[in-house]
Amino acid sequence: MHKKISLLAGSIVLAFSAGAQAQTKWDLPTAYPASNFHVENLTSFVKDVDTLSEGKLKITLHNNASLYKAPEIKRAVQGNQAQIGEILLTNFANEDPIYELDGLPFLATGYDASFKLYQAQKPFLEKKLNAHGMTLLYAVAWPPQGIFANKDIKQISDMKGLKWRAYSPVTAKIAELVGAQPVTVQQAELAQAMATGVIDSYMSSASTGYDTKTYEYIKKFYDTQAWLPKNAIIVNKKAFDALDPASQAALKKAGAQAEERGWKLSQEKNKWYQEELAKNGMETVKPTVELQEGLSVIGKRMLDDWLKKAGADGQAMIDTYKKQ
Ligand code: PCA
Repeated sequence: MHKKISLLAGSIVLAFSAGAQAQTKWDLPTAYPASNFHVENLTSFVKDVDTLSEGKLKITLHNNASLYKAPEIKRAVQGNQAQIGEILLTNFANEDPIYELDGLPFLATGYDASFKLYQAQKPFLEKKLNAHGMTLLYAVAWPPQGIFANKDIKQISDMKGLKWRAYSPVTAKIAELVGAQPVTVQQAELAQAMATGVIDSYMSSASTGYDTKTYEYIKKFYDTQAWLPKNAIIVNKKAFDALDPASQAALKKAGAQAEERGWKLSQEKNKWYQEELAKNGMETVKPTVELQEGLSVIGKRMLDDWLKKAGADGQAMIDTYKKQ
């Protein structure tokens, strides 16, 4: 009897230590808050990874830039301080033109076009990330970008002098081209920038308008549907290679599911976000033809500049996108 008990106790200890050895813990920083659809999607992704890996891969999600600020996340994943992270691709436009593509105005303006652009961009994006020791797990588009401002904007010249919040090199460039004053502020600090009057306008999605309670400061959303930038989930390659094959497969499967769910969620929740903005006193304004034309001229100019920077790879991406 005594022997039996000790054997049993021994096997429990064994099972425990084997389990503990096999478990891997990863950190996943994102710059967006729990209310955000990307983060909602990430929450499901983390659960799916846990289930599919049978508890072997535990990912801790750190939201709202609590672990790293938006522009720091890519480097953190590259250096394996975080094994997986969420980045806004266009934030890194100054590192390489590949990151800028889906941030260009009026190249791809709806979800279908945006998904096609992603397919054309993807092999190049993967190659670039691989060269820096990372892999692309999945990417999901933000809802279409419009202009938040109190001012009446009928044409781009009306944007002159606006104190314009930029979140990327492209959004700063737009400000320059229309004569607004760009201030780069990431979403986690946006509410404060509005409250303190540092900025009085910006271009982004209804999703960010909702997350940051923009309706408390700004009353109009010009629905220009100018582009749909993407967030990408990137993984440190060494961390990935160190996983057992079953956990690698679990991660990939959960990633593929998250990509599909994320694109749907973005679209569905965009309607809901717009309703919430309206409920809170924000007017969605259909832009005038003049405003759309003015912005699309800027878009063409930026695409020309981009093609010069992006060379043969850039041309290949645009050709593939246009052929689809
Ligand atoms: N929201 C993010 C980027 C794109 C978007 O829709 C932001 O404003 O920071």
